[in-house]
Amino acid sequence: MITSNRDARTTHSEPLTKAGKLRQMLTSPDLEFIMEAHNGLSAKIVEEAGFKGIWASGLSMSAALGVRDNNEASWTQVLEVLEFMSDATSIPILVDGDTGWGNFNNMRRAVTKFCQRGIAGICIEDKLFPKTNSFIGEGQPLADMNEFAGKIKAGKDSQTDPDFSIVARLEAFIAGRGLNEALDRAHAYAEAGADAVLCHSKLATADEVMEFMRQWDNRVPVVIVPTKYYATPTDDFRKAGVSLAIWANHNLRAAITAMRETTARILREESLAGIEPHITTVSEIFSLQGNDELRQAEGRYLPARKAPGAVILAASRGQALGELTADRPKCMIDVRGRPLLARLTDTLKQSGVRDITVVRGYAKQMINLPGIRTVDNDFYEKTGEVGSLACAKDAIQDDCVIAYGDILFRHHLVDKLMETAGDIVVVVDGQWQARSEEHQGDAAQPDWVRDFAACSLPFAADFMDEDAPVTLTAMGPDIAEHRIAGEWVGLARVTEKGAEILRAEIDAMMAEGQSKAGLPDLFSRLVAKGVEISVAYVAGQWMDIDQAADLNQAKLFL
Ligand code: SPV
Ligand code: MG
Repeated sequence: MITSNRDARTTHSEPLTKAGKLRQMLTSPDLEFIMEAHNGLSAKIVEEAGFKGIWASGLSMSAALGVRDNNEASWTQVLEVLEFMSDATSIPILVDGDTGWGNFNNMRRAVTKFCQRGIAGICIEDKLFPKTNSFIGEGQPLADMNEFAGKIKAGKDSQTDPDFSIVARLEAFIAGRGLNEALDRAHAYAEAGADAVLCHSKLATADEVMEFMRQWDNRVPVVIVPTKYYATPTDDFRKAGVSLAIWANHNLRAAITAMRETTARILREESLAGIEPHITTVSEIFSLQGNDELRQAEGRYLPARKAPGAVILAASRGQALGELTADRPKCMIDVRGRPLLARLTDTLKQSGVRDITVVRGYAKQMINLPGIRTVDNDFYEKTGEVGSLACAKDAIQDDCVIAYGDILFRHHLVDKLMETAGDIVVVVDGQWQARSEEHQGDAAQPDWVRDFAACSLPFAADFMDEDAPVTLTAMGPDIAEHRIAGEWVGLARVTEKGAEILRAEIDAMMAEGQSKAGLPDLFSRLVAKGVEISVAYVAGQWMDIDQAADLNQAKLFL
């Protein structure tokens, strides 16, 4: 008898590998249990429930893959499934290796691979390739006993983990060949090095298995699969000295029942309302997937700065756009196939901005993009930008970008905004005169309101960030031309401290009845109070949409 690998770890004090744990379950004097799983998710559920091991059922894995239990899935496809199951869990997996996918040579390769992937053991049955499920038909042919013993020996000689187990499954009862054949084969397989034998039976009672247990000299542990004799009290197995019971396919069967009921109900009711209380929540799926661990890892490995949020002011109609805004606010106007707001949020997201809050007002139901939060300024007709910003005050926290909802800009403007130091930063276009030239003689836009900025230093085309920080000294449409350093793009950013200052000023303005005021008024008030507002200079590369002609510009801009 080959015993070299058996009990290899019993004298070691180091933690057991998965294979070591399975070996311990097989050799312990107690009756132990393993539960079927067929993919990473069901494997996790088995571990979560408290089972000490997993049965990677061939029937279940093949059914879950949509094929028959006739080796229609190749052994490497099974290996792929096993890898997910093993990665997802910390308890040992005993794999249903069918007939070993060929002869001794195929068995060697499978065992080596399974050891590499952290699989604890394999069970092979003494039938022929391609296998047939034991519960199908009668008189299935058995493998030659000596050939099968050689396959076991080849497997044992190939394992790279000394505690890896090979379980030899006896199909003598399944094939109608009786107890003596089962016992003869059990001895031959134990002699060849099998770490356990699995005595299989398809009777509705445990008679065959019990008879085997009475006659077996306990040379190696015995494993059973009570699928058909499920009514037998578990204590009978314990008393008979069975080592390991496999609950072989019950997660798959439970899943089929649940999926069929759910699918039929949704089809019937054409609604999710009825089924919702009866199914697992999406957050429960996240929890099974281990999202908490990812959050913690992000804390360890990502730069400490939280992803900035954004507040977008999109409450106004955009009267000058006429018919185009008859049924929608200007931020939802189509610009080359997508709403302006979708293009704006995409650009922000490209720069790492998350948690975007949009303040809606006019035709608010039209603002329904996925992945944004909305707050409503239902008094948009009577208020201005400060009134809208007040509605989103809760979102002005930590690092937060504030943007008008009718602008388009290249994402490097946001990058520049992020890089510029300061608790409150505004993006100022130093090439504001170029924009004036573009719009010269623009008769359709006689009352074009521009948010000019006066700054501590003028813009220079070769301006380097390191040269000197620039601060805002005033902002508004009425700044004397000789003081204008640029035009505010409609983009700003606050830090946690800046957000606090901004929120307090919004409160003050609302209390003073200044809800109609614009953001330039807000910034100018802060500057007047001595609050430092930093300027991030840019040179063009943005536009705002005020009238129909701008839409043509926007198409070119994209
Ligand atoms: C399996 O679960 O795939 C088995 C056990 O091999 S049985 O289906 O009972 O044969
Ligand atoms: Mg099977």
